[in-house]
Amino acid sequence: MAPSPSPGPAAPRAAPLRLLLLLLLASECALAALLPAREATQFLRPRQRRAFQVFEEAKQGHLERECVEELCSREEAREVFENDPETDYFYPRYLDCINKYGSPYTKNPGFATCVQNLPDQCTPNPCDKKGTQACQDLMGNFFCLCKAGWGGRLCDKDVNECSQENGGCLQICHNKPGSFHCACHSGFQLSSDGRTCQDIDECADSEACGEARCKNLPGSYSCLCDKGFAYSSQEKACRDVDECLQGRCEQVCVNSPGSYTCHCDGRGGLKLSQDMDTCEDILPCVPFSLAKSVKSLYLGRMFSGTPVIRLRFKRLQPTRLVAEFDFRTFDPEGILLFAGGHQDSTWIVLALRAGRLELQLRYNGVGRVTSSGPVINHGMWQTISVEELARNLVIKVNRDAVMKIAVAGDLFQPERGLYHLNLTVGGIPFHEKDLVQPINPRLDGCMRSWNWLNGEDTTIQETVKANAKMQCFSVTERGSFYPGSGFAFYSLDYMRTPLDIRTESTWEIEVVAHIRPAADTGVLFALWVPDLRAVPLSVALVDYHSTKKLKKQLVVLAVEHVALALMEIKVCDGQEHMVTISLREGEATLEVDGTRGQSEVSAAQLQERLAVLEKHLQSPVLTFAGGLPGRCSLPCSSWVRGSRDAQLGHPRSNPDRLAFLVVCFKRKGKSRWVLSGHYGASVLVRSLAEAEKHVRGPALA
Ligand SMILES: *[C@@H]1O[C@H](CO)[C@@H](O)[C@H](O)[C@H]1NC(C)=O
Ligand SMILES: [Ca+2]
Ligand SMILES: [Ca+2]
Ligand SMILES: [Ca+2]
Repeated sequence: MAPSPSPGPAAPRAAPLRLLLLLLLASECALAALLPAREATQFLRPRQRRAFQVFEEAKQGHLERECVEELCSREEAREVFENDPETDYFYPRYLDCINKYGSPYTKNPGFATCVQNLPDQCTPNPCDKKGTQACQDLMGNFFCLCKAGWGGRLCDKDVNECSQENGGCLQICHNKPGSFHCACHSGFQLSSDGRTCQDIDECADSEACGEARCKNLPGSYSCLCDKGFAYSSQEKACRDVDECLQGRCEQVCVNSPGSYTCHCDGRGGLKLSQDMDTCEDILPCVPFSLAKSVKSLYLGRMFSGTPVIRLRFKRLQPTRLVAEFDFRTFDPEGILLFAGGHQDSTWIVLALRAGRLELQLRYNGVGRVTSSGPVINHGMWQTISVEELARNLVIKVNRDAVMKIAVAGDLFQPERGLYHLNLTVGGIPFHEKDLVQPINPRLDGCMRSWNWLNGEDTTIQETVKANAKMQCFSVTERGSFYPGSGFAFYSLDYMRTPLDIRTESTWEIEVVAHIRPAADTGVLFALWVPDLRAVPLSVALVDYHSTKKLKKQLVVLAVEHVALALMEIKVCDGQEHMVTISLREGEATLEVDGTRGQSEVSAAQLQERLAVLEKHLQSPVLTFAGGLPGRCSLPCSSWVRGSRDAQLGHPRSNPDRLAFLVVCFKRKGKSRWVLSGHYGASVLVRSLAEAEKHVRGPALA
């Protein structure tokens, strides 16, 4: 129903009401200052309303008299309410009450209630129950005063506190019907103010990282392991990183706890480069003349001392032996040639012992040995001839007869109408023990311009020409040449047998190596335990000091993988250097050219290392010079000084590239082995299998 204008005077009552309104406004302003903005606007909106209580007391009686007890006109109603909006609201509804319950004069009790409720718009309460603090009756209207967190005309709409400044929350704001709350990201907890968040110190729990180190971080934490280890969250422990699975090494990779080592194929001409992962070429730093002479014959090729040439002569007529050849060696001992028949019949052997010629002969089962003439293992060419005369054998050196031996018989043996003679060079056709006087048959020497029985000898020349291994180096020097693909090895015993039962057995190792290296890495000397594949002792050239991160040429003395001593060396100056090591109980020294190397271990570590070495010496060890056999496994690859990532390089997998090595092995007392006086491509063993076939080693009795 449309409100109608209310007639009648209103002025006389206006003054006290205006005063009241001012008072109310004052109190509202005070309240507004205390309320959050949204609640204040709600409250301040209906400024023109009349006080509910005032109406209750003053006007209810008026309404009762004018419109309940009597029928009131619109003007009379206007006088009751004193304003148009309320009158406009009231009057049509008043007429509805009359329509429904009859006129006031019918005294229907329903009519009185119907009319009495009309001025109060809060009965029944139109506001939402849960969101409303109070309903306020207005002039023909109502106002729902909302509780905090609620809004809308009926206070039924949730206020999304999070939409403004995140609800005052530092991290997460959760809106809820009628309210909200703050929350934090994982790793943080809500502070007591309910709004800010603070980091949780996970490390306060000693179990957080298990055995690893715990580091607290804002909002999280991390478990830290030493370098080379990674944290496993399942196990709560530090586990070794297998760097080999990451393909760190260019060639062979060996993983170790906290670290790894890379290895390069030393015999393939590679060594580890400075980054310790990749491989680089081993470049010879000293030029060596490796040219071979096609017209020479190398006598030391066969390790066992079996002949390098076998010839059989058959003659219709009785014939005498005539042989001449040029010969050169540094080797003091070995066999030049054999001529004759079966081992128990008639033959001669021309050999070298202590650098002089020795002739062993057996005629009809009777053996003899003679030695005479100058020392000839000086490395110079000389012409040697053997001539069988009617009653003598004549040996000449550079045309001078050095032996003339009376014999009764012929070297050519008659058999089925022919005269036979076997001739072998560089060895004998039977076992050494069947010689008159045993000798180490292998002769590290060279022959050229040979002439056997004045015959033309094109077949031997052709064979030698086609086979470089049968040839000698054009240029030779004293010592043994290790071209980077081989090594020498010996079966030596370093334990000293106690003379009397009360003394404990002792040990001693002394090595004097005269070296002229052709490259800056390689093994000079090493002891090897085949069963354990361990390297109890080594002396090696390395080109890198990893703990000091320094490119340096060093000689390193090590027991297993721990370096005991270091010494700088000018590897590539082309000069001969003397490397001496001496180890015995309580002592280990390394000297290069007479200068003692610096110790790399404490006194306690030294004792511990020497104990390890001594333990190895109780079992069979092999002594290697110039390299090590096989592919290197862990202990022979890296020089690790105690701590697990301090590497010094791994010379043992870059072995052998040494030139002209003369090694002197000395045991306590008088025993002394000397490997020297060799030349040519001596003592090359390419594999362990090959090495084991010749356990005695070359040129060492
Ligand atoms: C020569 O050596 C061969 C085997 O190499 C042997 O069969 C033959 O009997 C030997 N001849 C003489 C005369 O000893
Ligand atoms: Ca809310
Ligand atoms: Ca934290
Ligand atoms: Ca590792």
